[in-house]
Amino acid sequence: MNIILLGPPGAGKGTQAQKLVEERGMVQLSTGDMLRAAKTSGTEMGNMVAGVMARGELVTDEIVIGLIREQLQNGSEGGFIFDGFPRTLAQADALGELLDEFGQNLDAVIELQVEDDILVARVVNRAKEAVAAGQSARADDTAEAMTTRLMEYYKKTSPLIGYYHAKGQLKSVDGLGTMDAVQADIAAALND
Ligand code: B4P
Repeated sequence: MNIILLGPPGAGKGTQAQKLVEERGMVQLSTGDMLRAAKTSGTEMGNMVAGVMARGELVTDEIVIGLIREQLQNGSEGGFIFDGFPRTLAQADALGELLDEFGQNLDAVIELQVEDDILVARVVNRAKEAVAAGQSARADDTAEAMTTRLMEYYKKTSPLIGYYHAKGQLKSVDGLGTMDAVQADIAAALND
């Protein structure tokens, strides 16, 4: 099974992807994690994306599509969870082409629905927890960067809801409950 986790920043895509990995042995492909790893690698690409991410903007389609292509080549018996990808219509079209190329299907798109004020509270809280634990907070986990991240989401990513709804692949889940409650709702949507 290959699925997409779609939703605004802080909706819990990464959190729920982890649970699906444990539950179903799927492979998580998080473009956010890949880009954060690139950032710390000191490569030209890493330096280029660091500022873009800190401002809360989206990295170019070309870079993220290239990252996903590399990972798809490795295959996965349990299937892939696309976590935070696609985020633009161009990325969605590219994913369709890549899945065709690798002989794979897309089984479902899970949209996590959470209101903006809760999203901001979650990421600001994550930053506070990181600092309290003596770690550095994510550069984009600030109320200021969240304003840009949410604008980017509504402008560039939210059109994917209609895109996948039209294909009959969209399943919307309330992302406001506890992490376990959201996990149970995703399981129910996938078993539907
Ligand atoms: P991502 O790493 O994808 O992060 P995200 O959207 O902010 O968070 P996510 O929805 O995964 O929330 P999480 O589980 O972490 O993106 C970061 C940046 O990378 C983007 O802004 C962009 O610059 C770049 N990028 C990534 N993919 C890209 C692409 N395809 N194209 C272009 N650019 C791209 O949860 C957030 C917090 O909420 C956590 O603290 C968690 O513990 C908490 N939480 C989760 N579920 C909860 C629940 N049910 N109740 C209470 N708290 C909960």
